[in-house]
Formats: sequence, C-alpha cells, structure tokens
Amino acid sequence: MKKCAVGVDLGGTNIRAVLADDDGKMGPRLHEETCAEKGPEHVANKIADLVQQLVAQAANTCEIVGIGIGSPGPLSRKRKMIFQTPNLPGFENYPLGQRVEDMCGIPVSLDNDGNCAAHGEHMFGVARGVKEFFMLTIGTGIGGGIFSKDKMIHGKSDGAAEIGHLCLYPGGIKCNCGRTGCFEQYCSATAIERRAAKALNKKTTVPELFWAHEAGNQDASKCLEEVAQDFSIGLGSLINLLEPEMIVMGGGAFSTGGGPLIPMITERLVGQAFPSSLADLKIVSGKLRGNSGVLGAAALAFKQRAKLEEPLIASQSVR
Ligand code: BMX
Ligand code: ZN
Repeated sequence: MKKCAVGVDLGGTNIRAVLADDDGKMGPRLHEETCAEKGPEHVANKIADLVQQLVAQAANTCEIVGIGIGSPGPLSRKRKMIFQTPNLPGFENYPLGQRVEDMCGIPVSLDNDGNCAAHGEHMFGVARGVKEFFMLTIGTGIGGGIFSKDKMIHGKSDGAAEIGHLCLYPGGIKCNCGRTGCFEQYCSATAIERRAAKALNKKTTVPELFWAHEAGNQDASKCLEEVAQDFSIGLGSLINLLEPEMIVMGGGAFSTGGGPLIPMITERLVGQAFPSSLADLKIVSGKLRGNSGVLGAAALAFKQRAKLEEPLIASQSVR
C-alpha cells in the first residue's frame, strides 16, 4: 500500500493540514481557524481532529507513516514541546507534539514553521539539490530555515534560524519577542502592510502595494524602496555570515511571486555584502507557494519514520 504522511502548518490565524506522499504529491487538504485565544489544549484538539479527518479519508488507500507539525516559536524537536510563541497565548512549554501523538496514536515530528518551509523547498521545490541556502517566510512574522552542507542548521537546542529577530535597528520598533528593531518589525507582511497604509493613507495589502507601484503611484514606489532597503540590510548580514548559493523568499507576501521586490532588493544588496559573495547568488521566490510549510512538515514525518526503520533494515540485512 502507498505510504502517506500528514503535514500540519500551525499559524496564528489558521491551521492547515494535508495528506502527502513522499514525492510531495498532495491529497486532501483541510484548514480551520486556529482560535489561539482558546488556549493550547483547544488548538491541540483541533489539530488532532483535522488529522483524524484526513486519516479517515485515506482509509484503505494509503498507510499513514506519521504526522509532521510546523509551529512558530522556539521549540524542542526531541521533547515535541513549544517553549514560547507570542502569537499563540498560553503555549509556554506546551508539549503540542506529544498531545497530538497521544490523541491520534500516530508518531508526531515537530519543528519550527520556517524550518519546515525550507525543508519543503529543499525536498520538492526550488532549492532541490541546493546545498547552501536559506529561506525566509514573509508572513505575520518572518520565519527562517538555513541549510549548510545540505543539512539544516538547528543550533544547540533547535533555536537557530530565528531570522525575523535579527536586529536591524537597535532601539527601533518594539518586537513581540521583547527586544527592539527586529527584522520582522520592518519586513514581515504585517509590517509591509502597516508601512503601506501609512504611505497610501488607506488599508493596503502587499499585492495592492505592488500593483500601485506598477501603476506608477510614487508613494507606493517610495514605500517599496524603503522596504527593499531594509530587506537588503537583513539579507546582507545573512549573506556575509553564510554566503549561500540561493535565498528563497516565501510566505504570504510572496504567494504571488513577490512582484517587484526581489529586483529592488537585489539592486540594494550591492552596498551590503561583498561582490564575490553576491556573484552568482540566486534570490528566488519559493516554488511551492503556500504549501512549502505543510509539505515540509509531511516530509519531516517521512524522515522520522526512515530513521526509526534504519536499525530494523540494518539488522535484516545482517541476517
Ligand atoms: C516569528 C517566530 C518564528 C516564526 C516566524 C514566522 C515566534 C512566535 N515566532 O518570528 O518562530 O517562524 O514568526 O511565523 O516567536 P508566522 O506566524 O509568520 O508564520
Ligand atoms: Zn523580535
């Protein structure tokens, strides 16, 4: 029987879940409002419910190898526990992965949502075969995932790649993390919309800002230039640190490809990183669009299953 995994993307607003095979081919997809204000147990129940609906739909067509969950916030993969996440109240040291595992009776792998998105693009998307890259998800916040030597960098306790919290402006805008001047306060979709509303004197979505710029609105262009300048400061620091072959831009703000932003950022990077590091650097939008997180989470579940089977396969081949 075909093998499938359930990939879940937990966001501040929505929970998305898909059934996918190990080639990244997606079956049924479901989503629900997170209603984070109702607390962690409510959210865990909702995830379990979505998983169970997908499992029921898959009955007799595929074997479920596991569940992968991508969640915001610093977390422990081993303990399947979220340490903290300001967008989801009450998630302090909450064992989300274990709770869902107990309710569904299926093994759960938990990782940061930005890491899952990068994993998805590496397995099935634009970063396939790329050994040195990082990804940014531009949404409510800025999520990140970093690959070096073809492996994801997790840091000593899974807290690496919190790219949204690089400091762009010490003493600048207050961030939900408690510090000031963080990258995501200037360049997340939320921040771009806030800047656009100020520039255009009306509520403006990120695609609307792109369209206004393309239609020749000078206020929109000035606003985008300032956003691109801030992106170039953040990305320039990361390029100087990591010297990647590729930077993948994803998340809500890039769901339609990122419009004029990538060329504007590329132009401004010239002053921010060494020419030798910028030579041949590809800055691209993600190929999986809104699905990088769920597909990366499903791929994690497959990876975990393969790890569990390793000793079994080894002992069988000895015999
Ligand atoms: C925040 C941080 C990251 C997360 C990123 C994107 C918290 C709560 N979250 O920077 O862990 O990856 O947001 O999250 O500390 P999203 O909500 O934009 O998807
Ligand atoms: Zn911050």
